[in-house]
Amino acid sequence: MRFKGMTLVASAVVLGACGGGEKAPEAAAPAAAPAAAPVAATAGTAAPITGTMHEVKMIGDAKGYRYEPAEITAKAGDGIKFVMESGGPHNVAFVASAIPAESKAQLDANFGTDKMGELSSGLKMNPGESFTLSLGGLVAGKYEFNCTPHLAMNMKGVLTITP
Ligand SMILES: [Cu+2]
Repeated sequence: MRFKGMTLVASAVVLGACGGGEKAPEAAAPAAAPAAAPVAATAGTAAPITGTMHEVKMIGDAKGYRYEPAEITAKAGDGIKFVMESGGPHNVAFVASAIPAESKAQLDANFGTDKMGELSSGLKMNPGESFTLSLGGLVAGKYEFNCTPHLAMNMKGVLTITP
């Protein structure tokens, strides 16, 4: 019996980019920096945001725990800024079995260094803290995500990337 087509997954310990950068200043939407040169996105390398920036609030209050909006439609190359609003800690963790398999390595790389596990952002504790995710290099499809601390409270969202 042989095992064919075993998937080689980039080692989780590879931390490509060096530190810095992720604690973005809370300035108003920075204009997308023009990419110096189109760089072929390879697994393990974060792809830049080149399109529209979307914003999703992470909320926990008397009405419950949720992302607002919980359904996002975007294009590859867009970015999503997840902003901690209340009731933290919150994070953004994609469900590996509920995203297009071809995008897994790129999506994981796009978390950069602000992560606490595969496809999972670091925790945002205080109002105003945020996590910005690039959708660069991702294929069209549905991407389900949830908040690790509040998964049992149904804090979930769905990202749809359109062609
Ligand atoms: Cu949460």
